[in-house]
Amino acid sequence: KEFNVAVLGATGAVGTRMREQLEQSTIPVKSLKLLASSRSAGQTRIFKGKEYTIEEARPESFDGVDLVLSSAGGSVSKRLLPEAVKRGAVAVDNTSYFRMDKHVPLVVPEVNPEALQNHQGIISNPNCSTIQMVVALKPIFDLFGLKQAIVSTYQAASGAGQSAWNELDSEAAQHVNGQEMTAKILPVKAAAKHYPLAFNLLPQIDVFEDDAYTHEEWKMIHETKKIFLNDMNASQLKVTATTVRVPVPVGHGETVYFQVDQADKASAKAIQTAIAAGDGLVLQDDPAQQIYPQPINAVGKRETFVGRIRPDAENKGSYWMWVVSDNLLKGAAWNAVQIAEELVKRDLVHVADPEKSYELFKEN
Ligand code: A2P
Ligand code: 11C
Repeated sequence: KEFNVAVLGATGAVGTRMREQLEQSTIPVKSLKLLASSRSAGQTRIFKGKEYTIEEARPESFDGVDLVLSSAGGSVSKRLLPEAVKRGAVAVDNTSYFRMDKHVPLVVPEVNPEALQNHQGIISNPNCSTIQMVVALKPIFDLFGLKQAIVSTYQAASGAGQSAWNELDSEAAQHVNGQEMTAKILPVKAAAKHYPLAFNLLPQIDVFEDDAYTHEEWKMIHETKKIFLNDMNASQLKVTATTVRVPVPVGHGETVYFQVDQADKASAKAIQTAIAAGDGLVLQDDPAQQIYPQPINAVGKRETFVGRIRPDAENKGSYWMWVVSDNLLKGAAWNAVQIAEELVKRDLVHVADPEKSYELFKEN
């Protein structure tokens, strides 16, 4: 069987990579639609040697479409994905809009592919910083159990989209040329204040919640619980986070401090062995040779890279690790295409009851 595929947000940092990852995937593509805003309609892109014209995304764009890969922002997903599902399409959505809906599986194929089984038309891709952390924690969770994870992130500009990446580049050029840096997008486009990222660190990703955590931190906590335990508020796995934007174009870094359940069974060596054998993981951990993951080396790769694994000498059963991945690939476009491959493999590219799903997901 071949599939009619649409990429929604096809001109964006993630959408561009969704098209490229689809091109390199095992999914048999019968036809392709590239959808974006009216601003980009008429532009062209190449897929498998053939030129495609970008169209403005409308509800009717999804007529006859089997599979949607979506990354055009939460408000676009909210408005258009119910329309896609109503027309019988299955959507893999990279935005946060549907992630916590109980009818929507939140999937990282290395961790919880079985959650796809009962999908009702929309599957969510987790946040980029969550994905790489759960891929790295998965073999540890399986072998030794996990009580707690404490994460600090070092997140690249491209996580906030192509425009934020461009802003970092122009600030760097301004600074080098002795000009004042102009910030209009980061940390959050709609916020009252903007600060330069070049030669700086911004301890704010997304908006602040009432509890003084940012929404990015909230996502890392609750998405991790939903992915591992299918319960966004599960208390048996404690998670807390501090998320920071760093002046790196692509590739998120994270320090993850974690406490295992079975402290007597675990050791740094056993954790290294588990990571080296883990799905989607590459161990880069040799201090004597100065081998450790770096964002610059992760760009363009699908894997998650782990190093600096070491015990906390004063707390038995607790360890540190350093985790790096391409936020636009495993953190977004590749994870979405990998979910689509898994849907094809499991014969799940269909919506059981499109009208019922439309009622579940449509805007209220
Ligand atoms: P466009 O380039 O036409 O604005 P990024 O995450 O890199 O910022 O990209 C966002 C993506 O979402 C782009 O492809 C952008 O298209 C698309 N997009 C933004 N607003 C809309 C909209 N109203 N309808 C469809 N696509 C949209
Ligand atoms: C960032 N992690 O780096 C964010 C972007 O929920 O998919 C991803 C937002 C999301 O800015």
